[in-house]
Amino acid sequence: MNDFRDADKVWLDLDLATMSSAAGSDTSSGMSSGMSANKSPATYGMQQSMALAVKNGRISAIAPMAVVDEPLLPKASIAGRGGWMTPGLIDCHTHLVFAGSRAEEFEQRLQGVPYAQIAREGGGILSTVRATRAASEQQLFDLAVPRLQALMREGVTTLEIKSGYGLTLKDELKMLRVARQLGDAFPVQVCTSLLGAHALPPEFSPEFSPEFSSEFSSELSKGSDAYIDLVCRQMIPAAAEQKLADAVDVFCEGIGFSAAQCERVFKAAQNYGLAIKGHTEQLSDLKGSQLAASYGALSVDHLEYLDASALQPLVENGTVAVLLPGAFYFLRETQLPPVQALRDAGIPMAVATDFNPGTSPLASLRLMMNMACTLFRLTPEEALAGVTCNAAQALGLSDDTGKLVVGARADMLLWDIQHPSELAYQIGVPMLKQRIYQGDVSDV
Ligand code: DI6
Ligand code: FE
Repeated sequence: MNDFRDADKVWLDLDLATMSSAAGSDTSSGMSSGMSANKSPATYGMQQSMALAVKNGRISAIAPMAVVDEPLLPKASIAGRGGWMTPGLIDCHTHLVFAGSRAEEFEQRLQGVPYAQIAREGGGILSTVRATRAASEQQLFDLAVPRLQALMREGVTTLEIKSGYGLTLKDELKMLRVARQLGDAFPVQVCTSLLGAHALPPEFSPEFSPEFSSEFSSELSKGSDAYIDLVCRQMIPAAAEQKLADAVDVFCEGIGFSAAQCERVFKAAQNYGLAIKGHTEQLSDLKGSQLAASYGALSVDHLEYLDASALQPLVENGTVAVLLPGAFYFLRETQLPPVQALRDAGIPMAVATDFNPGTSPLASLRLMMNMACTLFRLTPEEALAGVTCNAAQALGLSDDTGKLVVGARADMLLWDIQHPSELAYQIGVPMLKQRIYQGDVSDV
């Protein structure tokens, strides 16, 4: 019991959803455990009537209440009062840093103006690029704060933030610096991804209009291969050297970049020791997921058009399938990601907000859990695994966070619920009692 006596803090009388052997988590899902084809009974890695100790920001002990000697506990013991504790939530795919709003575009689209026309008139993703380029680092930081706080108030303790609205060396690095600063300024862990290959910047496009900016006349319509050169030869080296990016991401799509171009980006990322992620098979099947997996991608994301019969590279490389129901909903997509095939293959599924101004202006990971169940038919347990242990794996943080196990970061949430299935069920009613970040408690 020394682990408890020497602890910095102890929580008593808890029910734990540890997620350490939950259905859909990497340790128990699919073929490897022989529970392949069907949804297995929900367990959430449950341990009831437990005590949990924290020391130096990490979980130092977990034991049944019955064996904990209460008089010997440190003063800083906290009654869990029978509440449920889960790992902190992890949003493993966001575009949280950007300037401008696309609300008018939303209104225009509802009035029947086609997206292509909006884009031709300077709207769409390029309007976000223009606003983001024009914004200072401080402005981008200030704009991102309320979005980050919304996620944190719901229980997010780790999130990933992508660049991708700068599309010049200077502006991509600016976005990544802001992402890093957010992680320094708030009690939340931030992982960053360089998404230089998000869209072809206007100055590289054949339809370049000099009104966009005269600054770029030298780039004039050099085309998408020349832009990929810039990503590989300048952005990736600079982001790696300045330690601004943990991973490199691409948009492998007809309206993004080809598989061959993405492969060049993956090779450059590998050369600089950066992890790989991909926006793949969102709108069409370019086999980007298999390509990314063959380069050891941590995750492939979106996946509505993923070929259910070609999942082997994902299995072999331990690549996580990140589902983004917010973008599916907001774009009113109808093609569903191959969830049953992913489940059958034992591929870990994560769920994230994809928070961005164009296709998912929805800063609620709990809402995404609900949508993953209603729209994609995940079980509530799979949805919780999708925002905890599997999201951690999608960020390469499996050993560090996403589960309530001894040694993990003490990023934890105490909920006023009767059962963990409620986390994917009821939206809008506050249920979070405590958000605990590296052992420090903030009452919510
Ligand atoms: N897929 C998306 O849904 C977003 N980016 C991407 O690669 C769209 C981003 C935007 O419209 O601003
Ligand atoms: Fe995205």
